[in-house]
Amino acid sequence: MKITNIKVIVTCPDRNFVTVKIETDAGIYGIGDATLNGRELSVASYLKDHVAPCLIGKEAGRIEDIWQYLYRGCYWRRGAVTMTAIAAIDTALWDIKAKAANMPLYELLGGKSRDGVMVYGHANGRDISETTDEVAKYLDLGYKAIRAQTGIPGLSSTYGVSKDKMYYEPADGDLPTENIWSTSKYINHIPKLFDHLRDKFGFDIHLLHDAHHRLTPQEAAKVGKSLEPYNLFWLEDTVPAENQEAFRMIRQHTTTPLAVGEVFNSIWDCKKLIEEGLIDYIRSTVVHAGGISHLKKIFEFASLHHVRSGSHGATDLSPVCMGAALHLDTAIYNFGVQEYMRHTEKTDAVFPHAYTFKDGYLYPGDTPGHGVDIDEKLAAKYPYERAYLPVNRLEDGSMFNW
Ligand code: GCO
Ligand code: MG
Repeated sequence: MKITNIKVIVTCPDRNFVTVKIETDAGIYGIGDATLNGRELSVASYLKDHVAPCLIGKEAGRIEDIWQYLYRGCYWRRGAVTMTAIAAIDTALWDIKAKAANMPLYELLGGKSRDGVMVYGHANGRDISETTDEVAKYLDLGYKAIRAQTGIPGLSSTYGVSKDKMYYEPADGDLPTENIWSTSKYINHIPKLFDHLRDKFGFDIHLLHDAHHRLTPQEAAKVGKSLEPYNLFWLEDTVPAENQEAFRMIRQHTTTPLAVGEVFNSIWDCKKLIEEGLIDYIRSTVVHAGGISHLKKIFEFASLHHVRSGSHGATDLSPVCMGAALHLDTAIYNFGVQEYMRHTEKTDAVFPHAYTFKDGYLYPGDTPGHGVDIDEKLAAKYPYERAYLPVNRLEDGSMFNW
């Protein structure tokens, strides 16, 4: 079965998505997500201009060989753009292989290790009482795990807090908007949120929190300690993780479980974190970490070190990524939780999918392949619209992490 054509489809049904469609001479096609929030067109060009011409005529079934060809063969290894492009091709090829075998993808990945994939949703509000109302809404929908974020008194905007609620969209401007941040205000306020939530909802639900890379190791240790009484499922992205050693200090000072990895694009970004047991959950996902082939390796490596998966699943990862991730989540042994930020109706219509939500779990469905398709005609109705994530500054005006 030879690759005959590769399409790169850019569409904006409420937000931008880049999708690769690989066609074969057997009439079977596969699709993969190639969306890199705020840098979508760079990946589209990488695929159209540099990857597609090399793959026409190649054997579609040689997934590992094509992965290595694109990784080793480009000379310039890794990086978000390259690894997102490789991920899209890899996902599309797994889709083709599973369709050719007439099997849902999880069967090719080792079969089911679990019946359903526990997901967490985002409860975010401008203050503690609004966040509490949002948590209650997720509980009504059956969620077992909920991430809680709240506005900080004295700061006019805070990451993770948006107007859209259920359809939270962080890319909010055609040029980057600017947020203001104060770590000291955050550190004083955040335990109050979880104190209130535990008081109101008890300890039977899983609560998560994302610090969005805004702390130093010492501050992260302090936040981890202050949240220990509230028994969090995890505390995410405390410090930027370019410096993997930084996690040693956090680890020594708190038993709050640590999660990191949504911006990682290869196993080399988390090798030390995993092998030294410095984290509890690795959050890399299919679209940004080299596809099914590479993410499976990361998760298997993590399983040797008591680290579980917790894949990123924000709105900017398309339903194609979600579908593929659910098959991997279903098959691996060391699954932890899957993030699930719902897509809008318009997005869901462009990407018809087999996965379904019930009572806090997602199910990948039994359609051959990863179970997600693209309606190209509908996609063509929504041309690309430039959109950026915000940037973030400290109160004195200096640049900080978003
Ligand atoms: C999360 C994230 C998102 C990201 C976004 C970037 O945990 O879901 O931190 O809110 O910021 O996906 O593109
Ligand atoms: Mg995050």
